[in-house]
Amino acid sequence: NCTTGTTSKLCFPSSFMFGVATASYQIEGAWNVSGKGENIWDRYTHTRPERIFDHGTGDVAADSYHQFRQDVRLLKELGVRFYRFSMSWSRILPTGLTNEVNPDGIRYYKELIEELHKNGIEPLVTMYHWDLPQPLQDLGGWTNPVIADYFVDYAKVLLDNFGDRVKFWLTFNEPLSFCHDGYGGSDAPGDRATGMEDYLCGHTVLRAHAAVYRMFQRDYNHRITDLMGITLDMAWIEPASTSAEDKEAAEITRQFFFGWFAHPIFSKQGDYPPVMRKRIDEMSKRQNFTRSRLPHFTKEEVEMLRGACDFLGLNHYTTYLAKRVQRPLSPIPSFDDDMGVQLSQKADWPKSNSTWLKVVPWGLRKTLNWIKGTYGNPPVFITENGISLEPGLRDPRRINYIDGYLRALHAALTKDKCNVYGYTYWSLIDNFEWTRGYSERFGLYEVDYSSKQRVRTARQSAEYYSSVATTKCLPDKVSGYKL
Ligand code: PNW
Repeated sequence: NCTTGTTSKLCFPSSFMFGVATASYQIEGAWNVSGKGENIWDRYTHTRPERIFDHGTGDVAADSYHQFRQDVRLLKELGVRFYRFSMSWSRILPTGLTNEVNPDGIRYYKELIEELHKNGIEPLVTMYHWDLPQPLQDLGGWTNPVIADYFVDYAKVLLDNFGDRVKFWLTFNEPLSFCHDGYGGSDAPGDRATGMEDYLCGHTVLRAHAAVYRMFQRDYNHRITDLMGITLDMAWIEPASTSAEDKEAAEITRQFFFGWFAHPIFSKQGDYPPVMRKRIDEMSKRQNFTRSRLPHFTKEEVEMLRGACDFLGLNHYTTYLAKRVQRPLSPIPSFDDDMGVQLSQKADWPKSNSTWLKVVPWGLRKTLNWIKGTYGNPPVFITENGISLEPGLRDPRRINYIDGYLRALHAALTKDKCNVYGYTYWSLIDNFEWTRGYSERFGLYEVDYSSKQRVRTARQSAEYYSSVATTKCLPDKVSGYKL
C-alpha cells in the first residue's frame, strides 16, 4: 500500500506489468488472404455454421490483419506495457508443415512487432491459440503423436524469424479448453470422443510443449530476459458444501482441469496427477478396456516435462462449486464420468453475457494461493482475465469486474506473497468468441462490425484500465462509474 495524502491507495509494485490480449483467429480475419492456409476453425465455421451461435465465422473478424496499426494505436493510448497476441500457424505455414513458409505471414508479424517496439510495447507471443492447420487435423490433429514433431518444426520457424525481437513466449493457450472442448466437446474440430481423444490430445500437447521448451533452452534463450511459459486456465473450484465428500470433489476437479497440465510441469514429482491416474485407470478397467484411456509418459518424458517452464501463464475468469456425484457405470467413456463431479454456480453471483462467467473476485485470490501451495509458489503471469457484456460504450460493470479482480490480485500479492508478475485483460477489442460467435463482447474497445474498417471505439473501461496501467494504482473507489 502506498499512501497519498489522506487516502490510502492500493498500488502494485513498479515492476508489475499490465497488458491486454487477443488471439489470431479471433481478430485477424483475412482467412484466405496472402497465402494463408485453412485451419480447423475456418473449416468448422464454414461447414458447421449451426454449431456457431450466430453462424459467425472468423473470415473478417475485427480485420486486424489490415488494421493492426490501428490496434497498436489503441495499445499506445491505453499505456500498457505489453501486448499478448498469437501467431496463426496456417498464416506462416499454409500446409502446417515447413515445406512451404509463407513470406507474407512472416512479414505481417514482423511489421506488427516492429510497430509495437516503435511504440514502446513489449510483444508476448502465443504460438498456438487453437487454430490448427487443417492438413494436420486431417492426420488426426493433436490425437496423433506426430503432431508434436510438427509443432516443434513450427516453433523453430517462429524462433528463427522472431526470436531476436520477442522476449516472452507462450507455447500453448489453454490445452484444457482445446483438448477437452475441441476433442471431447463442441469446439473445432468437433465430433470427437470424450474420455479418449481429449486425453490423447493432452498427451501430445504436453510432449510438444516439453520439446519446444527444451529446444528454446538449448538454442534460443541467449539473453537472460528471454522467457518461455505455457498458459493454463483455472477457474476456482469451491466445495459446494462443507462435507468431506465435496471438499474432495473440489480437489479432484482442480486436478482434472488444471493439474492435468500443471502437475507434469510444475510439481516436484512430475507426471499426471496421481488422482487422475488412479480414477481413469480404474474406470477404464471397469469399462473392460485392456489399457487405461489415459496414456503413459516414458521416464524420459516425465523428466523432460518436469520444470519445463520459466513461468506459468494463468487465465482466470470465474468460479464453480463442486459436488460429488455417483453416476451408474456407463460403458461409454467420458471425461466427466472419470472426474465424477457435478459443477454449478451460485444464483446470486453477478452475471456477465457469457453463461459460464459469473463475477467472483475472491476466486482469483484462492486460485493464486492454491497454485502457490501446490507447486511451491512458481512465477505466475496472469495472461487473461475479463468479462463479456452487452454492446455499448458505457460499461460500468466491466470496470467493476476489473477493479474487483485487481483488488483480489493485490491482496494475493501483498498479503499472501503469491509470485505474480503481470496482469492481462482479455481483450483489447471485441472479437470472434468461438462457438458464441460475435454475441459476446469482451473488449475495452467496441468493434463496429457493420463498418468496413471495423471501427474501434473506446469504452469507459478503457479509460479506467489506462489509468491503472499507467499509475499502477487502483482508484479509491469506482463508484464514479455508476452501476
Ligand atoms: C478463454 N472457463 O477460454 C480463451 O482463451 C479465449 O480465446 C476466449 O476468448 C476467452 O476465454 C473468453 O471466452 C476460456 O471455463 C475457456 O473458466 C474456459 C474458461 C475460461 C476461459
